[in-house]
Amino acid sequence: MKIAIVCYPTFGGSGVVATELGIALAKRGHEVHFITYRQPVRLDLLMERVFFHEVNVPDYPLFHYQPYELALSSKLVNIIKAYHIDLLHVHYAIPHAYAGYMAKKMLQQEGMNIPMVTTLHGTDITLVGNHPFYKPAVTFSINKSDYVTSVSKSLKEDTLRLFTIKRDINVIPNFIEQGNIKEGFTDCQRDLMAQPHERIITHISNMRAVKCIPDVIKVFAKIQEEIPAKLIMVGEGPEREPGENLCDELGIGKKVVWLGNSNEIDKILCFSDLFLLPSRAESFGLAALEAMAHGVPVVSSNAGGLSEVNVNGISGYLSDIGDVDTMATNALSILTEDSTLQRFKEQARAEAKKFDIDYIVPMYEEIYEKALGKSQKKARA
Ligand code: GMT
Repeated sequence: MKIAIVCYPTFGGSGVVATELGIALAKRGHEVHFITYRQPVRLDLLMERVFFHEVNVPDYPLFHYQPYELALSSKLVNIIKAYHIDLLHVHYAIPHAYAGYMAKKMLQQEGMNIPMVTTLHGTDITLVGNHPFYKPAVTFSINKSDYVTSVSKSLKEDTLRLFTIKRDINVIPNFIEQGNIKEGFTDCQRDLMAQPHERIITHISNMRAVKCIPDVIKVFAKIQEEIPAKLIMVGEGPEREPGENLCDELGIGKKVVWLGNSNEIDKILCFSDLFLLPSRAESFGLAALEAMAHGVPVVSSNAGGLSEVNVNGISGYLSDIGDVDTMATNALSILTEDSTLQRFKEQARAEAKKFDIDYIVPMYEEIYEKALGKSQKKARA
């Protein structure tokens, strides 16, 4: 199948899932065309059957806002025609589903029926999408998609609660390629980050308000009062600077390492003992799954779909959003004894296996087959 994937090219979870999915589809024999404004961060272009097409929006003094949706839908029309694409898969409803639908309509005028699958990732529904500024357009474009998927049951429920949706929503969770992890790392350079007796706590995110960075720091502050520990903060975003200030105020600045955005997530997780994710909204929590796959237990909030990934008492612990005391107690109960930590590490790895790429990618292929079948039927009618 020839598949066009539209996504954000950044470090955010939706872009990572879209990129890893495209790579997996190409390995399984499909031809995959990524269409976005920059080369996706996890994409190596020198891969068989993988193409990247950049969307450019030229500056024009009249425009206060550059019309990205317009440029994207025009690019989609051109690429779909030029490469004889069979199916369009858009990740993140805003504005991708809207631009995709416009492309679909333009192509229909020329007698081409291109099915569109929309994957909802989280903030496109729970934070941004339901704002009155966007809601009518988001509702419209979800309803106009041929198939809709969401990354958790929780996100499906949120979508049905917040929007008037006439489509079925298929839950297809985020996934992980366990094979890559095993093959990739033999060499955990733990001593670069901490003394042998220190536990390493890690947080990875785009450091937005929804990730509750102050809670990460407060939980760590409590942990390091009891046991020697280091905190590794990975990612960039508006909450980083206030977070650094809070560490200084709490007198723990020297125990916290801020790494910024990194392409070396595997190396970082390889030497981590615990992952903190106290988000106030999280449709799935890909970062938590990546940690678990590396054998890193997770202490998280119970927001959104986190309980579908992090199993309380097995792969880590869940507690109410903002309950930093319980999070710290739970973290200490995992970290204090070597034998308990080892048990949680093994359990976390075992739970992550349920989300292996080999189970999840066929779920997308099944949706594609159905979408294609439906559009061919339509064309024949
Ligand atoms: O929150 C992020 O890290 C970025 C965000 C995005 O849209 O790129 O991630 C969302 O999609 C991920 C992949 O499906 C999910 O694993 C994240 O839970 C989700 N983030 C939120 O819901 C806040």
